[in-house]
Amino acid sequence: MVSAEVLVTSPGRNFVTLRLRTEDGVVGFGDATVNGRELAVASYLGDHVVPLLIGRDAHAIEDTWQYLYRGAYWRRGPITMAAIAAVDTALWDIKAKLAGLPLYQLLGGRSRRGCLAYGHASGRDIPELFDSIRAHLDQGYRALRIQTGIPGLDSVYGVAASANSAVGNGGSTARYDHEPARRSPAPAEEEWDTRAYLRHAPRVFEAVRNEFGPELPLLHDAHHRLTPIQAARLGKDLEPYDLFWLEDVTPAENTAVLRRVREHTTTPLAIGEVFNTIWDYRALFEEQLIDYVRSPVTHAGGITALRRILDYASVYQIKSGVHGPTDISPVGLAAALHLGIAVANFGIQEYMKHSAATDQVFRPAYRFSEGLLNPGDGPGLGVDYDDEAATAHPYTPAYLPVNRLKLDGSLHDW
Ligand code: KDG
Ligand code: MG
Repeated sequence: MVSAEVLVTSPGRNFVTLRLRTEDGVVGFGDATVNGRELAVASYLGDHVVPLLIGRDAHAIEDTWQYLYRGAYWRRGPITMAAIAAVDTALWDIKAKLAGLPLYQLLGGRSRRGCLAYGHASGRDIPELFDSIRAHLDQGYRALRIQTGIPGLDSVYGVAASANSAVGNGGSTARYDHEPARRSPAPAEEEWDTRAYLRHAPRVFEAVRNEFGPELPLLHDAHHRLTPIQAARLGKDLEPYDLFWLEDVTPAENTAVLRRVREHTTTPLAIGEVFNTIWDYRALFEEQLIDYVRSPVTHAGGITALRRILDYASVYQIKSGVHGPTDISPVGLAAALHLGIAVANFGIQEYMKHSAATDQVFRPAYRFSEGLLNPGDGPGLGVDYDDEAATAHPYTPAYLPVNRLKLDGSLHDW
């Protein structure tokens, strides 16, 4: 490599991108965005990784991965692994461009017509949720995540402020584009009430099944907020509504608790969007405690590392369900699609749709059609970086909210 640049831009939300360039002028991109901690990874890359890359062979993807992971002494963690992911993804992009092939061809070629995508349907109440579901179905979605407001709580994470703004790239300020990482110097504080949530969630899914029938795959994200026994109860209560998955039921640190959840429910479980290495999954795979892997390329250490995780998962009939909110940049999403189109154990891909401003900066080649995402057939990843468009959007601090219990104001799990 002759140059490595760390690019920070904020077209609606913050992104950190690595651009590598070879001596022949071939350019590769990697996503290193860690929502709410963007400048930490920009510094890790700029101060500690970029100097190591200059002069290295761009073809040596595996050796570079091992060098940055094993060689660093301080292994793992979201910042380190996002930095490694960006280097790894950019090197795959370069290799595919040099080969003149779309990246998925280097990963084994196409295994399916496209990657089944799920969208985010949400509403403050059930009528608003139904409008959002209908709007998504009109756009071609064939699987939907369902989140609603909870009676007694003013706002709930993952619920768009207005149903009509929850779809598409309309310029509404209420659009659910910021996945509410708000632009402010400190996180917003929201209220939470687990008992109200546990009472309400089954009613929502019952209403959705009654209105939309048994076929539509439905997903739900509990955002790490439950204790093991509460999670077991929710899984059990949702069984009649045949969920595609129930996501992040408990905080991610203590994965052993999923044994307890699994003992009580046959609702499929997905976890891993805040994991960062294959080691986080080891017991979950070997004891068959989950059904879907949520890691994105961006936070798992790149295409090399996520491929390894998914191959390991395939031994246990566990499939991919790659994280794809708008804080995974178009570079990270494109990488997921090249991997998803190729691996045997693809399950589903999350797709929130970036804003028009984001797409103007990254100019992604991937397309959504009839519920499927396709990465495009040009050489490499199929993303670009428009420096002029990026410069118009300087970094602005933005944070995900924190939760306090409505009962007494104590801080609750995410
Ligand atoms: O950065 C965190 C968000 O991307 C995350 O909260 C979104 O849970 C999420 C999901 O499943 O997309
Ligand atoms: Mg999630």
